[in-house]
Amino acid sequence: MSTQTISTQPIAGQKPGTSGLRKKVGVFQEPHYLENFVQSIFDALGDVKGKTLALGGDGRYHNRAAVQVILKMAAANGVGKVMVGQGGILSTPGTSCVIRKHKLSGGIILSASHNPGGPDGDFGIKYNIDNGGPAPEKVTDAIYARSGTITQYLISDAADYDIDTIGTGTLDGMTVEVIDPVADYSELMQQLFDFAAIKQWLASGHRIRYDALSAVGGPYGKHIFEDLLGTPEGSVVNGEPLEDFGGHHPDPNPVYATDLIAHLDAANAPDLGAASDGDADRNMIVGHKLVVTPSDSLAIIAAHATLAPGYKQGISGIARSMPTSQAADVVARALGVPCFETPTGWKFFGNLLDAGKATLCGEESYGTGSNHIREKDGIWAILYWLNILAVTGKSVNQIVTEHWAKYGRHFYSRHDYEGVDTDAANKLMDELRTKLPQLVGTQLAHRKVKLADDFAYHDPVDGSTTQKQGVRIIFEDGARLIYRLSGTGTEGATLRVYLESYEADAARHATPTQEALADLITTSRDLARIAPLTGRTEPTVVT
Ligand code: G16
Repeated sequence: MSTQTISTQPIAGQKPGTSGLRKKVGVFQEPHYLENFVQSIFDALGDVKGKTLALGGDGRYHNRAAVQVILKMAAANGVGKVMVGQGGILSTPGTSCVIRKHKLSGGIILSASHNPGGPDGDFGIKYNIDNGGPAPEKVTDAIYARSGTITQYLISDAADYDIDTIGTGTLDGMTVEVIDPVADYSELMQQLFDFAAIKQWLASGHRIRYDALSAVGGPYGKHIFEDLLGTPEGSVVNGEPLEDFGGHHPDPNPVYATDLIAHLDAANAPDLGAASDGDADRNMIVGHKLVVTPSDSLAIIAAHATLAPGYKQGISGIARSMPTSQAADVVARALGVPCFETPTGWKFFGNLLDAGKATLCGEESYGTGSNHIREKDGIWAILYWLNILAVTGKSVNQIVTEHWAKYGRHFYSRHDYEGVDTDAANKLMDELRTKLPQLVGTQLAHRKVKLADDFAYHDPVDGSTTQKQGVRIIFEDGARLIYRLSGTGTEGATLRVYLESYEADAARHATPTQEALADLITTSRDLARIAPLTGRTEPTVVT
């Protein structure tokens, strides 16, 4: 066995997006593509010699092959030890948990998250730092810069390592420990939530349906819900991680998780429906004929936070991404804690969590989490809801409608225009930005514009500033219209339009969402000239 030094040259476009580098599988399979990026990570980190890293992924197509390449490159670069999930499996929250618990230097996660998998699907890779969270922009910028100057990478010519057998061994001088992907994570969950109360609630006849969408959440859900909490077999569906996610689009939203929605719409519906995404960091919570918006879920968890043992001391603050609705802000005000508004991307929560300024975080894109790790966490969110249901004895629908009655309802919807021509999308955003100064004080959608800007974030912990994080138009009555381009797509551009309006009157809380937002929807299309510029008269996905 020996280290091979392979000559290479920079490959254009290796710039990490909202969450790591995501491309079509075929791109990752091109010669040197994965290797260049992995070497760029090692080079950007500086000295990885003797360090310990975590490694795993969501099990999608190319996961196992990529794990072998990374193990051999880690060995050649002098990494001391890699803790790899059995079979190459580790959820994103699971990896964050392993990094924190074992005080590792960081970890490499192989996932394109909610993007479809399989040979024609997407693949992705991201680096998490020693706090367990996504690498901050200064690190991803350094990785990208390195990918533009790289001339060689190092790789061991050792044989493939057996990643299916739990235990410790060596690969070309580097220690490899194959770990149970679920063990550390499930131990942490048992510290945070009232498993006894949930178990009793389930034993008294309540039922759940957790749809893992044939992605990495399956083994976690099976162990936690079925083995530890005693839900009957079959409560976890699509529980085997498959390389193509069994053809499922692994995005837990009402548009893609249709089977779950149908079960929760049925007359004999389970008491809670839930789903998670490819790497199990996103979640969707469903009641009877009711999908809880992620923004409401964050607010509701915050309002009930102290019901879970791990949070009984209360929360220090809440953080939400800018496009997420202001439902959490209202709860934060009532609790007397701050609510921080960050750009889209979980990495922006890291500093607030590390500094103890926020305990709970959430994003409209079906992401909820807390300071227990440094990633959003699908199973955690489901357990929080189970804990709330078990302790209050109320149904999902009751919890939601009572919450609206107390705090008011933030009607909320996201309209995605996917696969739009990139130049057209950039032109649309540029045009909008030029219009902003003239909008303040004008009437739009029967409302007066109070503020119109391109969101800039000033990190209160490290003082850094991040510009151009989304065009927002805020009205005097608190309604908002937000536009941004997705940073996770792999084909053309995806324009996201976020729509929100507040309704205090409980008599109007049952209005269908799209109806409540109708005037904002029309305005969103006219103002940004969506049809003339993109040729699209309707969004591709509405959630
Ligand atoms: C990633 C990020 C999230 C972000 C989401 C959507 O989620 O981790 O913080 O909200 O992308 O980003 P965009 O609107 O730019 O597509 P995931 O689950 O894909 O890792």
